[in-house]
Amino acid sequence: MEESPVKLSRNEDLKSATPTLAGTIAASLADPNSDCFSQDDYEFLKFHGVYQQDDRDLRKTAKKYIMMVRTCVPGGILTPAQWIAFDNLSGQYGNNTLRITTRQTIQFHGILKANVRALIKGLNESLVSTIAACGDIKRNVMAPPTPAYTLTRANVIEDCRRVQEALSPRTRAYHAIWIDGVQLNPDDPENKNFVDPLYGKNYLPRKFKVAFAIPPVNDIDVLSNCLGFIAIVDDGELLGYNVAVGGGLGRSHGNNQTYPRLADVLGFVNRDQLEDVARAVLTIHRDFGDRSDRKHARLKYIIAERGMDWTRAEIEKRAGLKLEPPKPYIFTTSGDLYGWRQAVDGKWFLTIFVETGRVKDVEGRRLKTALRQVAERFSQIEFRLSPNQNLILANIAEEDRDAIDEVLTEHGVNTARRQAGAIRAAAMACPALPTCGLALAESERMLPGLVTRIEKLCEEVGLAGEEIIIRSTGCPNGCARPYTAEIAFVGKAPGRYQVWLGGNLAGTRLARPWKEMVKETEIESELRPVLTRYERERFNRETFGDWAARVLLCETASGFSI
Ligand code: SRM
Ligand code: SF4
Repeated sequence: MEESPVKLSRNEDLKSATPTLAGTIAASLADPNSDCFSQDDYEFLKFHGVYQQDDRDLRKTAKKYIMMVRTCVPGGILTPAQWIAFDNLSGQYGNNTLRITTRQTIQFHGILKANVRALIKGLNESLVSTIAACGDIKRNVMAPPTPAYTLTRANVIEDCRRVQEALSPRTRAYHAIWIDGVQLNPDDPENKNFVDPLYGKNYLPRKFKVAFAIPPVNDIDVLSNCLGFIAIVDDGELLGYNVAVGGGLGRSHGNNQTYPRLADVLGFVNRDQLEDVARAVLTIHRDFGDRSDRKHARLKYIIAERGMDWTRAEIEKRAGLKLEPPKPYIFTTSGDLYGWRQAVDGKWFLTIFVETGRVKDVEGRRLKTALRQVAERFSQIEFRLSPNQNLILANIAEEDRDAIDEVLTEHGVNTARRQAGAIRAAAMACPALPTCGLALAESERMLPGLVTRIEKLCEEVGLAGEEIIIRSTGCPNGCARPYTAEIAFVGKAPGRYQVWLGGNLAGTRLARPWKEMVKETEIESELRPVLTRYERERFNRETFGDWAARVLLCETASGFSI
């Protein structure tokens, strides 16, 4: 590891002092008199997939600790039995919702400390882990969920799972805490001297994100990942992958040392070189990341600062291979295909719109109950989580189609290709308030109403039914990938948002800052002139993001710098 001349961040001391990541979590779980974990355990818990939060709606009157538990679901695929287990656990221990995330996992919200172990144990019994769902480590590895296009998807899922396994941590603390309920003794030499074979004693300086994509569909937003593998398929055969390195979206307001960045495509590798390349890129992050400043600790800054030639040479040295020149590919879209469709293997799949990813029952649309009934009756199908926060029921036999349709429609769940207005169907929001401790403004609770208003505005200016990809986040961290949207609202303060414009459909261009601060109530008046101009000035079928990038953002006065 390179010598660091500056003081390491507090998290670095914590990790090196307790390399098993056990903290005092098990002891704290066994204490019935406390409703929360210590500050140190707060950091260790993340590696176990747990965030200690408090209900921010209640802050003025009381502090109610609640936990968020994030699962790891490589490639986003769950069996019906797993879905039933999730459904049970969310009702028993959580707030009776399941939150599909932008990285193809499920989050449980609102869990009391006393119930966290039972929840995680239950997940493990259904063969789903939460280890490394959060923390300074590789996160859930993503793979394309849509079965529409190519038979090679099965190979890509296989590769996704191989990489997930190759980059998994080896600590025995997870099993000890959550399954056995035992606190590891930190003074035991085996624990004290534990060194993870890949991560070392200090793990990574920050999170590390990996994703697979199959062009021309970029439904996992591959370029926003630290490491992306872009499948190269020729005549139905998966040849290997182009390797993209150095993406990441997180930034902080007022800190221009932090910025969103799309990954650069460096070269091509064969399938059997994948794990070596993944380990090489991960260890570059491990060894060169900035451990003194967590805001500047992501892999993307190493790549941006050291350059492509250095990065390529370092990967080749560490992986013991030569990267071939990248092969041609093109991305054209990042959206989901709603409704019933036939997969390339002849089976059927159904993409269900899940507004802001929240699976729940509401008056007139009992989605959670309906999905449970589908899971109970059709054990052969797959539940696939889409990075656009939707759900895909896949692997459906022709003869089961009508029965599945019936269950869903009986519960008010639309199964048509048009399940929502074009803007709503393409929109995403991060959770933000009341659970996220970092939220500066509303997002999940705000976006549905805002979309209604923007759809109305579009009708007014002659854009009825046009898709514009809108995303909102409660802060600049970028969890709903605002910086690749056509219009993004990034929370700055309660009721106030930065507005970014100009991402594209394919997820290959970053949006740019447009307005530093707009009141939520004034969003229509700010957007009306822009959408009116777009309607008048766009070339034939030019999308809003393309027009904004071509015209509006070239008019220098309209932007602000970050
Ligand atoms: Fe995220 C932190 C939610 C995808 C960048 N993210 C958080 C936390 C855990 C807040 C915290 O640290 O206290 C949020 C929990 C909120 C809650 O109440 O549930 C949170 N992030 C989410 C999810 C649930 C958003 C969603 O709408 O689905 C996504 C969970 C993904 C998963 O299943 O693993 C989620 N987060 C992302 C993405 C998108 C992606 O990975 O494709 C990004 C941008 C890409 C990137 O990493 O650059 C993202 N989250 C962040 C950051 C900024 C990191 C940085 O580079 O500075 C933070 C803050 C941090 O880590 O300190 C953060
Ligand atoms: Fe929380 Fe910010 Fe992520 Fe939204 S973008 S979930 S507010 S960290």
